[in-house]
Amino acid sequence: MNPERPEPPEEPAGRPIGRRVFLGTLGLGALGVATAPVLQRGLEGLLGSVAGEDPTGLTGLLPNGGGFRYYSVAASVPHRSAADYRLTVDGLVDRPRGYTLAELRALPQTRLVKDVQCVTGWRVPGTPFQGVRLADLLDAAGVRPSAKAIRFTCFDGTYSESLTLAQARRPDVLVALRMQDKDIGHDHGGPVRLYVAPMYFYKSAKWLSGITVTDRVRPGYWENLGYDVDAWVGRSNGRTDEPTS
Ligand SMILES: Nc1nc2c(c(=O)[nH]1)N[C@H]1C(S)=C(S)[C@@H](COP(=O)(O)O)O[C@H]1N2
Ligand SMILES: [Mo]
Repeated sequence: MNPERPEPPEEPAGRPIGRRVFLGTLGLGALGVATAPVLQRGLEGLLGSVAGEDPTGLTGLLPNGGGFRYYSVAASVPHRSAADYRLTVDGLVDRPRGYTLAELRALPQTRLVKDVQCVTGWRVPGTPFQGVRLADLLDAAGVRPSAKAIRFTCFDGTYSESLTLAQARRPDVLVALRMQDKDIGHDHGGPVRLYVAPMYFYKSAKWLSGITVTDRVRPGYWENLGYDVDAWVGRSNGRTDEPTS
């Protein structure tokens, strides 16, 4: 096996494995930025594949997920209903503000149907996503001239992501409210997740709660563990998948 191109890990077999045992086995606590990207890419895959075996819900295979695998780097994620959800837009903008779910639903909606590609290898063809163009929210906020990038934060309290301002303004980058023509459920990062169509699915932050305009790219959760910040499908992370956009 080429160590630069690890195969997706085997599906879980047999015995349940507890989260503490599993993390201990990996030495996850000791993993740092210096660790090789190859190992890290394997890590995400391993988290995904141990899924069904993990009683803590760290990650799991979604029943009837249509090929999707459930990912969360947080052991538990609070639920946000339509009533208590808020999305904050702030940072280097003239008009910072919060949006309720109803306010997001009232804005013009864009629907895209493209393949989803995870960096560990799994792909789900022709998946509809619908929501508000990120560019529209940025225009409404009034991005200042010194701005260069966006930092995304999540109400799981742990995950983060980033895009350059030019990437964020693409018409195929959505603040998504619907996936597979349904409101996005909790497991898929609802009520609101990011959807970055042309990039590996780790860029599509689930449980989106914050959009902060920044003066430089701040690498996100997986990027601090070795994934590429510019995550174009087929042109990053040492992979050669067919592009999704
Ligand atoms: N908040 C949050 N967003 C996240 C992740 C995560 O662990 N936490 N995992 C990412 C990865 S690696 C993938 S492949 C997709 C998985 O989305 P799904 O659970 O809807 O299949 O979410 C991305 N967004
Ligand atoms: Mo992923």
